[in-house]
Amino acid sequence: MAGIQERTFIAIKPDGVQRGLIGDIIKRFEQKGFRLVAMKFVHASEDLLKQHYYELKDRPFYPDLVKYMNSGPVVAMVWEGLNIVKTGRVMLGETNPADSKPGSIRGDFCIQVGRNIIHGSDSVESANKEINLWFKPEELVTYKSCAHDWLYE
Ligand code: DAT
Ligand code: MG
Repeated sequence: MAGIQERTFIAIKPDGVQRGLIGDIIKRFEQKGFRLVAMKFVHASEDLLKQHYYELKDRPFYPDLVKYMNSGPVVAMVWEGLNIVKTGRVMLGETNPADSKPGSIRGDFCIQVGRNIIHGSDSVESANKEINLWFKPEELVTYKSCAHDWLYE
């Protein structure tokens, strides 16, 4: 089926890690039925984070954003599934947790925009860019999920 191999880059930010939310966040993507393609636990360098948020470099909050993201380890992941970029963003909620509905990750687990616990790619194009930035091709794992035929008709 077209589109089921779409991928997105998801990262649990340092506050999500420190607050013990790794399991809760991963669980949402797992229970939805998406396939985990790659995962690493890493204290990202300032250089990597500056590249990751390059498009925001002129925004007033950019220095604080890079500092926050560099303040501790993150869980970087690639997930795959039908329309995952768009659906992933819905699962995250709005950029500002105050505007995020209950039931979304940001709506359920955090309060302020500068501590919004999770990143998710906003388009297929940026997903591909971010996946290439954070992972080597050989770190992306190929396998067939045993649930595949029960998720897709
Ligand atoms: P998102 O993470 O929802 O894709 P974004 O790409 O516009 O949002 O911004 C990246 C991060 O920067 C966001 O998760 C939190 C921070 N940020 C965005 N807008 C902000 C603002 N107005 N004030 C403070 N931090 C902000
Ligand atoms: Mg973004």
